[in-house]
Amino acid sequence: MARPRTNGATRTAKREASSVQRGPDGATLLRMYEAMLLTRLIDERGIKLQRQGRIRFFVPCMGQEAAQVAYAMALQDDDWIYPSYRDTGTILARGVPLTEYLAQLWGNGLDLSKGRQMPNHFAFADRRLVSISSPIGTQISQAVGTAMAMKRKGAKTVCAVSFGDGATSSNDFHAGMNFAGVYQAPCLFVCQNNHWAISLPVSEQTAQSDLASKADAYGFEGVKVDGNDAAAVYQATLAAAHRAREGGGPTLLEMVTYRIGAHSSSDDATKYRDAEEVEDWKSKDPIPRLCAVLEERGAWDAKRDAALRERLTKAVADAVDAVEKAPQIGVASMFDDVYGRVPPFLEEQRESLLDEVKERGGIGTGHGEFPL
Ligand SMILES: Cc1ncc(C[n+]2csc(CCOP(=O)(O)OP(=O)(O)O)c2C)c(N)n1
Ligand SMILES: [Mg+2]
Repeated sequence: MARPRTNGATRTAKREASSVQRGPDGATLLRMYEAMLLTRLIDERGIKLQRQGRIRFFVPCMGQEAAQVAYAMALQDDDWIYPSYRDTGTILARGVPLTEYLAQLWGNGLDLSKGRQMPNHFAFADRRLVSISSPIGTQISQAVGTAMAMKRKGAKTVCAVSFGDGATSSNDFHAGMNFAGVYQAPCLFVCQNNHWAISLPVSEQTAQSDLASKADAYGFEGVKVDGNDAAAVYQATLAAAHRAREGGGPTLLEMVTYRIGAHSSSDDATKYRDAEEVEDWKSKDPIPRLCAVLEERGAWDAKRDAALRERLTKAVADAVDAVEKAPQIGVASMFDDVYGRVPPFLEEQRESLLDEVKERGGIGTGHGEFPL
């Protein structure tokens, strides 16, 4: 007779099941608040650094902190996440050190990706955060593949993939959702509906304004969540993850939120958006909202808030200083890490590149132009 499973995964599932009913406890709410605040501070600093010409490109996530931090915190460390380019909150909630996050924006010697990706296209393998895909939606089918691999291995882990409202119009959204539905992949489709795909409002993106209902077409559950309510995001994610771990298949989670900032540092959102709409959403800011919840519970006050802000602001400033001082990555490093033994024709190219760099007196800094 088969022995009952008593491994860690089963214990986690039991814990998860009871928290699904209770909702996040005070300590979890506080952890989420801290990560959301840190995300906001990084966001504000990131835009300034780009405007000062110290980094080349930045993608803000202001307004979406709850939709990012809370889903990431509801997952286990050994679950996989395919984030989108706007997922700063997800990355920080996963515990990526500030210096590792920032170094990717400089692409210098501290950057784990060795300057080989576009800025803001992070990858943190040790945190199970997969390299960000620039072509919209392509991470969705990749994530379903990872979820299927877990299922075939019998692992009790899930794979979450994050994308925007615009990505629901991509081929990969439909291919990934269909495949996950048919094969019951343990995949969480986290759609951050921030109402805009650059300058295109969601109403012009799709004739179905209820994005969660798109899951119906693929035979699994779609859940619409108030994406500015951290506790609601946490709980919905926990419930979906629990179901996926128990073999119940995928869930589409539509986090209804708003992009308060521009699409990226290359974009001027005032050209296509009404100021009133932005102001209206600013009044639904997820950070003061969670702060108010904590205060109501007697777990927070203005003094503690000021102290936390001061500590985090200093941590961001220190990390910026440390990363900015790091040396540039050597240009010849582009020949590393592909071949175990570099073939002779590449050795030759490397030598000729180094000769040219010497002749020119350096590699220059490029034009600094970035796409959207
Ligand atoms: C296949 C593809 N088409 C177009 C683009 C250009 N592009 C970059 S971001 C973006 C908008 C995506 O909007 P959404 O999915 O809502 O995500 P958000 O930026 O709002 O987080 C577009 C069209 C791209 N990166 N890939
Ligand atoms: Mg969007």
